[in-house]
Order: sequence, then structure tokens, then C-alpha cells
Amino acid sequence: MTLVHPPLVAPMIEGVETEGATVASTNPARPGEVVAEVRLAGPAVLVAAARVAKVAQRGWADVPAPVRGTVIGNFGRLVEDNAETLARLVTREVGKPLAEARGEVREIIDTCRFFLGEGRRLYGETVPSEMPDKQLFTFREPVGVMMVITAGNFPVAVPSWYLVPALLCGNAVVWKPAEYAAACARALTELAQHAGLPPGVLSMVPADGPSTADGLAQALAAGVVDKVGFTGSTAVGRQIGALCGQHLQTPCLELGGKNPMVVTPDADIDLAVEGALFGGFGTAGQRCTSLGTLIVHESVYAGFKRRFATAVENAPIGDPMRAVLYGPLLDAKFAAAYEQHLGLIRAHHTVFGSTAAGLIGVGAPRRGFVGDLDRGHYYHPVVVDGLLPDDELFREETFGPIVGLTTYRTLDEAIELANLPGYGLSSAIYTNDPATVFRFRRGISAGMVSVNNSTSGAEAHLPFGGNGRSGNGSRQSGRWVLDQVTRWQSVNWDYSGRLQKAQMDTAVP
Ligand code: UN1
Repeated sequence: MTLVHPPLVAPMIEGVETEGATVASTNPARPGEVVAEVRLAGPAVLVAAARVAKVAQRGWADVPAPVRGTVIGNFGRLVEDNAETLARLVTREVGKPLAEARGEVREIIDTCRFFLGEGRRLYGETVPSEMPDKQLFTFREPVGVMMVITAGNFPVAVPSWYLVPALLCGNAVVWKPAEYAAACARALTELAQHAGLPPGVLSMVPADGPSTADGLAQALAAGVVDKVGFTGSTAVGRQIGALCGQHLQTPCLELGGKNPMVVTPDADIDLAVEGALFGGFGTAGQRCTSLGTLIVHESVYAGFKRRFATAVENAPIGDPMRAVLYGPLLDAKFAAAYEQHLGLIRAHHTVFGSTAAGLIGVGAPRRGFVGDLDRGHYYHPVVVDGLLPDDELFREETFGPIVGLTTYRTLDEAIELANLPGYGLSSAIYTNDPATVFRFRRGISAGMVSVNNSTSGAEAHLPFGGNGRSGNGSRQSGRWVLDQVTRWQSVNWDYSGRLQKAQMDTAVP
């Protein structure tokens, strides 16, 4: 099949017609350009989608796992056939550079390839019994209906981390994408549905925040959602966690980060500068794994700062269809929130990296801007020096092109500073000393640690997730995500012909 891009994106639910108000999803590089009109669903539509999913899931779970794996393989091939169209749509709708958008599409294909094989594994275990003529087993069972709520900074790859393993394991999915990335969501859903999913197994329902909260609450109360997967802000994650908790559910929460990078005295400084540039400013700093604060040893601080300033000043910024470090912010809402974070810069901070902090084109120009401004949400790269642990900028995620800089004396002090904001998603250390690596790894609260590499850009088959304000300890990706999308069932099978009582008839001395 070939992807077509319709002007209207409406909820895609088998047998459910929807009507209602639409909002425009626009190109953040040219806000006047509408990528799609998006019909937003109310709470009742979300509940209807979950009810449809509940029925469809039973049949899908009966399909043998290797056959479900074949469908996932088809999905990956369809994405591959349409990779360039999908990547261009990602760039157009959310403004990330085309090279990154291509990488994002690659990540879906890799995820499909990984889970295609999992259809032939999905192992349970045989476990010895403490009694004779008795055998114990474990089976992985699908959770049921999963409601997946995702952000727009990774409009197709991050959703695929939920969709692919959930579907492979026999779940049905209701996916609520970000409104401003709904055209991407529609394209991905169409490819998945064409891969051979039975009707109703995957629905895509754009909705705003209040309708989503209301719809989710109703669906949980009605017993038609069994698991929630959410990638987004810590604040919304807390609300979802509380809501799920009332129904004794544990959601999979992938939240924000204030990701630290430590640069030690023996580090390769050029490598560290390169990693900091990509980590801090790649995707305009709008990854949950983006670099928040650089913690640089005082002995190498001056040299690092000089080279980092030069790299940031010369970084190409502009039209995301061209070869740039970053393009515009995701949409007007994100731009407004980021401007508030710029307001956290205090008198005791020094700012470098650009001639101004704020919107490019308003006030100071950006030397070497690539392409036309076109009123796009383009922001200067900002480095804020002299951060103090009490500064809000030190503690809060900013989700934009701003990086903090501070110094340390001992490794213990660096680890303490790195852990201070209370997030715990990604982290990085640049060093050539193995003992420093292991001490850092043990001391850091982050779920992910990079050594001589950036905080962002995790590979798609390693556990992905965070602790503290970054999530509830759930992990996605690779085989570890199976614990999110399945539940263990244990079976004890007695073929002795009598009632053997565990603990009471046990012969273990
Ligand atoms: C996110 O920003 O929600 O590790 C995910 C990375 C990407 C995923 C980021 N592969 O930076």
C-alpha cells in the first residue's frame, strides 16, 4: 500500500462514526500552513473505542503468537516501504530535522523486527514442584485493552514502543496521540491496520487533555481499559498514576527528565562538547532524554566552556528539511511554555551560546540561520552559566534549547548535583577512567547511563525508562517491555491422583 495524506484526520475506530469540532495541526516551521484538520473526540468516543477493543481483543489473543508476529513483520515492511513519506510528514508536522525523522522511522522498523521474532519466543517456564507427580508452569497472558497516550516529540517511534509489543502479545490498543501530531498518528495507524490486524484491535483517537482524562476515567470505571501507557510530562503522569491507582492499576509512565552530563578531568573534551551539543540542542532540546545540566570539573571548566560556546554559536539552526542541528519548537503551546522557562534566567547567571535568549528574528538575528524564518517557532540556543542548586533552572525540565552549566570538585559532589532535581531518566559521563564509570553508574539515580556518549539517542532494544520524577520504574523496549504488556499466569498441575497440600505435605526438611 502507499500512504496518502488526507486533509482531515478523524478518530479511526471500527464501526464508530464521529462528528465534532476540528483543530488545525500546523507546520511549526510555517505556522500558517495547515498539515491537517484534526477532529477531536469527546470522552464518550474514547470509551466507545475501548469497548470495541474489549470485544476485538478476545479474538486477537486467540491468534497464535507466531502468526501475530507475522502481522508485526508486515507492519515493519509497510513502514519501510513508506519510510520517506512518513519521515517527511514527521518533519512537516512536528519540525524535527529530516535526518532525525528518518531515524525515528528506522526505530519503528527495528522495533517491528525485534518483536516479529518474539512471537516465536514469548517464553514461559517449567518450574519444579516441591511435591512428587506435580509440575509447575508460567505463561505470559495479554493484559487486555491498553490505552496508549503519547506526546508529539516522537510522534511515531515512541508510540511504536507501546503498539508493537502490546499487539504482538495479543492486546488491543486505543491510541490517543498528541493533537498537533495527529497526521503522523493517522499514517502509522493506517499502516498497522493494513498489516493484517483484525478490525477493532487498534483504534486511534485524537482528543484534548480534559476529554482524555474524562474518557480514561470512565473507561477505567467501566472496566474496558486494563493498562495505560503514557509518555509525557511529569505533571500529567502524576494525574494518570493517581487515576489508575484508584482502579488498582499500574500504568507504564515515561515522563520528563533533567538529564545531567558530567565531564571529568580526564575526559576527551572535544567528544564531550559534541555530545553536549547533540544532547542539549538536538530536537531543539525537546526529548525527554535531552541534556539539562552540564556538570564540569573545575580543572577543565574554562577550556570546555570556550569550546562549547564556539560549537553552540556556530550550530546550524533553521529549516528542518535542511541539514540543521535543530528546527522550530513543536508548536505554539510548547513555544509559550519554553518562553516561561527563559524567564527563569536570573541576574546571577551568565548566558552564552547565542546573542540573545528567545525567538529568532525578534530582536537579535541569528548568524547563519538556514532557510526562511516564516514566523516559525525558532529559538536561539542558550547556555546558562553559574547555576546554583536552588535555581529553578537547575531543578526543572525546560523542554527547549537551553542547557545549564555548573562545576564540581569531587565525583561524589558531581553525583549529588546530578541526582538533585529528583528526576532519573538519562545521564551521561565523559571519562576514560573505568573506576569513575563504575562509581558514577552506582551512584546515579537514572535508569539510563551513557559513557562517552550523549544523554539522548538510546538504542531501541535496551530497557528505556526512569525513576523518581521520570516515571514509576516501568521500562519499555527490548524484552523488558513484555512485563508491561503481559501478566504472568502460574499453573500448578498435580497428576498424583491425590490432594497434595503445599507446605503441609511437603517433604522438604
Ligand atoms: C522521548 O523523548 O520521549 O533516547 C524519547 C532517545 C530517543 C527516545 C526519546 N531514542 O533520545
